[in-house]
Order: sequence, then structure tokens, then C-alpha cells
Amino acid sequence: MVLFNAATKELTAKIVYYGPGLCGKTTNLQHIYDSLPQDGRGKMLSLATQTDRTLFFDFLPLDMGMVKGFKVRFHLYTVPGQVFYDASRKLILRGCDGVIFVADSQRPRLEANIESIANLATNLKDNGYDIRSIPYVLQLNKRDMPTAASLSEMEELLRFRNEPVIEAVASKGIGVIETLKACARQILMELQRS
Ligand SMILES: Nc1nc2c(ncn2[C@@H]2O[C@H](COP(=O)(O)OP(=O)(O)OP(=O)(O)O)[C@@H](O)[C@H]2O)c(=O)[nH]1
Ligand SMILES: [Mg+2]
Repeated sequence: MVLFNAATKELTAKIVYYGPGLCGKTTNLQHIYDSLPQDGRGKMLSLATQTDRTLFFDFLPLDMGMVKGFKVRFHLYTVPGQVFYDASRKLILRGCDGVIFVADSQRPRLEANIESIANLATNLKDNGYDIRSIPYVLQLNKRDMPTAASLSEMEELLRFRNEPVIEAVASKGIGVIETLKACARQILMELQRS
């Protein structure tokens, strides 16, 4: 649900990075944060364990400039990927306008990706959304790993609608901005329709 403020002509949309533990969600946000000009960028908020696993969420506010006379802002969130933080994941999805699914390309993690998409579908449904119609992007991360599955195999396993698929190496910043743009584009298109 995009938040409109007609008085101040501001529009805020929420994008959630979802995916299994250690797939690279926080790394995506960190790269975006690092690419922003130092003056004027907002603060990135991370609630992590001592071993850098996301405990509750990461949050990064992004100013996107003016679109059709509106000041557009994106709020980026990551969920904690570890299986037992499901209640947090469900809560973080509340009020989201788009989801970026970060898949881990490593072969031993393929099953974890499938489980995480199933978990996303359930949690979206419980929040009143449909995974088949919400703005959605599939990022195939960790393409640099020696055990990475092929693009076609991953698409066959994980792609369930006509969603954009972006190959990434988030730790090197490859594909990160492209992924965000693909999601932003869908949200803005949806807005124009409504
Ligand atoms: N080789 C490689 N390593 C990556 C890539 N992306 C992230 N990593 C590494 O993978 C590890 C986990 O990354 P995070 O971003 O913390 O993973 P996460 O999805 O936020 O994990 P949770 O918070 O536990 O859900 C870190 O050591 C990253 O540096 C990538 O594309 N290639
Ligand atoms: Mg994290």
C-alpha cells in the first residue's frame, strides 16, 4: 500500500528483500547504501547478531527524486532469513508494495530457496497479498560461486510468473541496482494504473 501525502505531495513505497539465510539480502542493502552520495543520504539501520545475521530487519530510506510532481521515497527492508524468525518476516511484509526475492545460486542451497518462496507465499497471503500479482523480482545472487547452478536450472526451479530475473554478485555490487530498478519500475507502473 503506497502511502500518499496529498498535502506535501509525497509518496512512499515499501520494498522487502526476502530469501533464505545468508543469501545476500543485507549485502544488497549495504551496497545501495555505499553507492549513495555521503551528504544527504539517510541512515541505514541494521539489527544484527554478533555474527552479522539479521536479527529483525535492515532498513534503508531512499530518496528517488520527483516523479510526476510527487516526491518519491522508497523504504527498503530485509527480513531475517533464518527459519525460526518467521514471525518477524510476516510482520515486516505488512504494508509492502513490492518484493525482491534474493536466491542463493549455490547448488546446496536450492532447496532452501524453494522453501523460502513457499514461506513468502504463505506470509504474503496471511497479510492479504497474492504472490502472483504483487510487484516482484527474482534476483539470482552468488553467481560467482563455483557450485552455482545454471541460469536455466534456477529459472525452472524458482520462476513461477513472468517476473524479471537478474543475475547478481551482491558482494561485488553486480546486479544490485538493476534489481532495485526492476522492482521500482513495477511499483511505479502499478501506481500509474491506479
Ligand atoms: N561469494 C559471494 N558472497 C556473497 C554474495 N552476496 C553476499 N555474500 C556473502 O554472503 C554472506 C551472507 O550475506 P548477508 O547479506 O549477510 O546474508 P543475509 O541474506 O542478509 O542473511 P540473513 O540476515 O541471515 O538472512 C556474507 O558473508 C556476504 O559477504 C555473492 O554474490 N557472492
Ligand atoms: Mg541479513
